[in-house]
Amino acid sequence: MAEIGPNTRLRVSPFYEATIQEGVSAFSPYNNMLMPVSYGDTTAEYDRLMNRVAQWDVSVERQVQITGPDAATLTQLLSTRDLSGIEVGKGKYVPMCDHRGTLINDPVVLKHADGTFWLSIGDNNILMWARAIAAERGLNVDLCEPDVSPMAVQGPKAEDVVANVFGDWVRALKYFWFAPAEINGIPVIIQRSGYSKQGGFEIYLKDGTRGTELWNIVREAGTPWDIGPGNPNPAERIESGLLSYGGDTDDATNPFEVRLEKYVTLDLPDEVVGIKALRDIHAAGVKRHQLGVVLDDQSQRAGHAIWYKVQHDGCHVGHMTNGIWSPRTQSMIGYVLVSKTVQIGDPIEVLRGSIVDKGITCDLPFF
Ligand code: THG
Repeated sequence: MAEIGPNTRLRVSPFYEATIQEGVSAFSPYNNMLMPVSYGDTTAEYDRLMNRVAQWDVSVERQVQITGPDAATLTQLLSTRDLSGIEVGKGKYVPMCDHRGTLINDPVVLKHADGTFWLSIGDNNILMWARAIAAERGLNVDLCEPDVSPMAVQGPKAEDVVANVFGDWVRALKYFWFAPAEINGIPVIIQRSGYSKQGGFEIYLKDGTRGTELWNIVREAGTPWDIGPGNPNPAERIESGLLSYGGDTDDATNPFEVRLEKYVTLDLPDEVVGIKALRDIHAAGVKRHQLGVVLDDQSQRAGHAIWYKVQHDGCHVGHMTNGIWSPRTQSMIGYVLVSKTVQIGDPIEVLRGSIVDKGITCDLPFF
């Protein structure tokens, strides 16, 4: 059995020891770190998220910190969504594009102060990107990756658990709002957010030496609600229609193709990276779109790691970008990124090696 382990290029999460203790059984590389992706019991992990509460090591959601007199300017130049109205203490989900209008990330942007922002990023090197743009535009900013590591607490009982640790004030936090807090002297930021549609919070640990301690405090406080470990859950997120940048997108995907149009503000100034290209793409009309698919296949297979080719009327029309057994629909579901010639309700064929899976496309989200 070959091994892959933490080294200087594969950075260690502050919650690593705790997740080992919890029995983590699989990791996936993400932002040069290891993200736990299973604790060995898919059914229990899904059930916990849907009906109780789960605790996730999502420290791979790294923060790019932008400070200085031009911090707001740079943050907007990198974001294809209008941030002029963002308030201190609030986060926003934001598509980031390159000059071609191709999606390069979809972070949550947190505004800490007029001159301080965090980009809570997906799997791509945005620190390097932001530094390059800042330098080319001659902006007065400082950029770094601070010692910050999010832990998510997700599920219908997440609020009870987080309130049990930090106090009832957290119940008043609105979606994507955040506030600083402390427990046993451990500094954190608490936000009502997280990569699921089951509700919950993310606790951004601000001292990487105290990960195990924080993990165990939350775990202990969650015992009355039967808390247990989990991770961004592929079945739930696909049922809920959440996008995985890099998983469901390729090097030519624009935000319109993957249902992010409502987060793009086309009349932003021309200086915003990618906005001119997005106007052109929008005017010309996109060629592909992301749809759901329900397969006939009843095999209850786990998720797939590659993009399978998709055919419609005998022609190649795109790819199935993810797929998983859905406990709620009791079928294999997933997303396809296909030509606009394929519409909702159309039959398609997914080529999985020598196997052909028949399916019907549908609107997203599934729930
Ligand atoms: N939380 C934080 N950082 C993150 C993620 C997160 N960084 C990496 C990755 N996830 C970024 N991608 C997403 C994708 C979806 C959402 C958040 C981050 C999300 N979307 C909701 C939706 O699509 O329904 C809400 C969007 C909205 O309406 O504003 O939450 O999960 N800290």
